[in-house]
Amino acid sequence: MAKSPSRNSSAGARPTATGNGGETHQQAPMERGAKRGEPQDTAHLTTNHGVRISDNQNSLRAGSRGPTLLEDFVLREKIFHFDHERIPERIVHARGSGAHGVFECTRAIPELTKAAPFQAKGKQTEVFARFSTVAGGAGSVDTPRDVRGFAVKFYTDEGNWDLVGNNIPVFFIQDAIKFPDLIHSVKMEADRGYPQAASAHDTFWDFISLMPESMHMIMWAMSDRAIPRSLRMMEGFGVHTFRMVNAKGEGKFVKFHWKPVLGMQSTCWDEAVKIAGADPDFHRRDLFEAIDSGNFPAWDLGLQVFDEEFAAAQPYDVLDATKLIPEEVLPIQIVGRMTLNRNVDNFFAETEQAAFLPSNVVPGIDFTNDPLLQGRLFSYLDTQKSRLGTTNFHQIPVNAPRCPMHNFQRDGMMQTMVPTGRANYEPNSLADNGENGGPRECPETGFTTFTANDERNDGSEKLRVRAELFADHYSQARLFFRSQTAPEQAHLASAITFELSKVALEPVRTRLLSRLRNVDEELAARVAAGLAMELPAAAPAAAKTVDMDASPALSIIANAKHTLDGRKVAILFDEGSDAGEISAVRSAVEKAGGTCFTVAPKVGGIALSKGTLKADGQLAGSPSVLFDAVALVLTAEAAGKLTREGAAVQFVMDAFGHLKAIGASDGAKALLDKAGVEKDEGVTGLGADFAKAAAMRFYDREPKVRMLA
Ligand code: HDD
Repeated sequence: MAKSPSRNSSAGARPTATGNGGETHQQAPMERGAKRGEPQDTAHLTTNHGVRISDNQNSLRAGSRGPTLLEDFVLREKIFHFDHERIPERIVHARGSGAHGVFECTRAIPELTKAAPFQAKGKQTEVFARFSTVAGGAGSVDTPRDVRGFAVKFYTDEGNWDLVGNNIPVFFIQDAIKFPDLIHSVKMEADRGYPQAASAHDTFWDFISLMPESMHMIMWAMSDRAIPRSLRMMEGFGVHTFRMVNAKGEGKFVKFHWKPVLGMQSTCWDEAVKIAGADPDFHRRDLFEAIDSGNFPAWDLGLQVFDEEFAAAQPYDVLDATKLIPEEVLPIQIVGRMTLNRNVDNFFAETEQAAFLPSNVVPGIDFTNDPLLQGRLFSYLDTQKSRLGTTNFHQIPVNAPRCPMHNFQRDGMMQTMVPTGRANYEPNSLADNGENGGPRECPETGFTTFTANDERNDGSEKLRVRAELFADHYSQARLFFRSQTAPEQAHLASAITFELSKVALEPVRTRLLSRLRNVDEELAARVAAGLAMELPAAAPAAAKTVDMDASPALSIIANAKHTLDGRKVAILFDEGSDAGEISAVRSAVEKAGGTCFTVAPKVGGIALSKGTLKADGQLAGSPSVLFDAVALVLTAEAAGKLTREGAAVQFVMDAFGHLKAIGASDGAKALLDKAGVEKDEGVTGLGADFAKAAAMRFYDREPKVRMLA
């Protein structure tokens, strides 16, 4: 992870689009008014039309107690603009957080693709990334159980390439025609308008129980992947099989993977629920603060590359988005690193107005016949018109290409380009008369579609069907479940049990259990037991379920990176706490790459053994769910007092229950006892062993603190 004191530099933020036809120019509104970073004439408040405002406190009235006058253009304009501030939120992925950054190629791959970002080692391409939840509205919380969107816009030298993926490598459905049904079912129920940002309700599970193809994705969505600790600690996936095409026109299949440099980490379910109350912006704040402090999050981009022969040899169809290719079968090659190094200057202008389109590909990247991908190619372009209100959404700075763009598309709502000359059609012969005839197509370097069809596609008839291999809905769901560690399997079983417990329609629960039997008998039995229900007969399966070799790469716990990098440790202190112990904990944590946050019953300053210390946060507003580990630096007297403070007891009890390291001074014992903390590897003193323990979660402790399915 790169560290640098720099923040919010304005490098490369604005589009360099040079036109829309022959001679054109674009002057962004930001430049006309307040220029980014160096505001012009900020001393004077003006109307949108540049007229200086003399009084921003009182509207114009006929006499001091009379009616307000229609003539008051200052008032009218201000209220008019305010009334129209909101735009429709995204129908899915409405809640998201974005940042700017750079993608650096670490291995040139011209033999695979002619795409500009991959032509030379060290080549840098500007990017904008947005992470999101799926089901909740724009104002919902950051930590529900949900899939996370992972969308990256590469502003390449040859146009924008958007890799619009998720933190899960497969999807619920195989064909885009089912997307509206899926989303309707998971969103708040149509008649009652709840639940918000939650899949634990009747309509979602009703739909899922009737769609066996969703079973693999359900395993992921019910796993710890769906409750990430931080946006910086999740993997990302392009999901579909794409094509890469080299300069000779040769194509290979490819799957895209993002691997977080900080490693993967998740929360406990109980923790995620409590974070939602303690800090609804937990992920957004974490991303913003990390970038703001120079701890730039980074991900390596990896590829799984294969050809038709490999594809034909797999027991599943690589065009089926409910299937993955295990890393153990086809290793991932790392080709670059994305580093997010600049927060947005304005959330609405950039993050909210960012428009990602899977149809944005550049020469060297192409689509495949995946029927889910094909449907997406239409949907995203279409949705931008209804969300951003105009076909000219590509002119909004965050969406505009950084390379020149020229064409003859003209006019439309909110046109900000100013084309000059007469050339707005092609072919034209205006250049023969000495006029600017505008741009021409470029057969040599322009985007050409990869023409070879998959040889397994006969392509002759129009059919509303799915390919035969799409029928196996359970083998990979089983693969995922069996590739998890024991604690992760328990979390998964508990999550399904919890979700189904919220389903009032009993036949839906029964139907889902009948599907789970095809995934894994033990899983089905555990969920049935958790619900106190009888196991129904297994659902008929359209294809034989095969036992694939487990893929350890699919487990978070087995691959956990024990590090304090990017992690946050709370130090709880009170009157008389040992100043030396506090600074020793702080320096050990910081040396290991973590950050510290001091918590005390009062924030204004507390007398320590030596000197006073102002706390970063007050106890009631800084519960331990917001941190990765806690250190209790307390005198026996303070600990005794805090045993009568619910927030302090809960602080320790939750840290223990959420499997975190607890470092404690000798004096803290009374509080540990009151919180029911039992000694284990994760409960330490305040020495070096604490910093080591703080980099881990202690899953062995879990059976002591909760009953899992
Ligand atoms: Fe989608 C947004 C990811 C299938 C239709 N989708 C959206 C975003 C992400 C994804 C990350 C948010 C982008 C942003 O931050 O602005 N979607 C996926 C993935 C899918 C997928 C990984 C399957 C592999 N999506 C999918 C289908 C359809 C859509 C099949 C429609 C047929 N998705 C949309 C949308 C959204 C969207 C309605 C809402 C806002 C937007 O596009 O710009 O068009």
